[in-house]
Amino acid sequence: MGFGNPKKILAHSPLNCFTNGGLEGNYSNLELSHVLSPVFDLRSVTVDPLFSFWILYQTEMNYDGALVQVITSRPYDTWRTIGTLDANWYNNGDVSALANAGFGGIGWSGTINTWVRKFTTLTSVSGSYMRLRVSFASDSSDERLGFAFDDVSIQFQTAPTVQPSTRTNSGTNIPTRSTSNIPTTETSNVISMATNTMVINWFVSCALIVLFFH
Ligand SMILES: [Ca+2]
Ligand SMILES: [Ca+2]
Repeated sequence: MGFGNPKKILAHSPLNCFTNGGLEGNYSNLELSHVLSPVFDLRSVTVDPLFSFWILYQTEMNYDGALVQVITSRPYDTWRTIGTLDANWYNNGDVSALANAGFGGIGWSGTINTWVRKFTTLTSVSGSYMRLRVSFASDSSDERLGFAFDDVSIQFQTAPTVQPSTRTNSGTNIPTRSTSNIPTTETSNVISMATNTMVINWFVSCALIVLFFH
């Protein structure tokens, strides 16, 4: 996978995006390639952040595909696949080249004709360092244009704060079982969650991106 201004597609935010197979051609047979993110320091983060990016792909359905993985500084952590098979994330539960690469079988595989935004929670990453990678794998025949992504963002959330409820009693404040002491007004606990978004521009951090081609 590499970064640039492809001729085969229009980047989601032109001019540049990440894609594999080069800027003009198809990917290779038996390809196993990654885009590796910078290291993020999430030691002071208490709530797992949300990840989103825009993707566009044309791969051999059920055979070639891509996925996102993460590794943290937690003890004994290894690269693990982020997200599940659902409408907001992966579209395919049985991608043979991803399975053969040891990544399990879920990922994106097949063809879509327009950029779509995908998002998921980066589970079990808060409180540690984190590194992400977008990985692509293909089998031994039938190459297509490949997998492209653009406009990565990671949205951090603060911990939920519970505000005290407001309650007004009628009559005496001495609790009794009289129905007259039932609170007349009560607001339920309000949980507010402030959010702020940090847009990770992997292009700016390009010098830190390590590309592996196997
Ligand atoms: Ca772009
Ligand atoms: Ca193939």
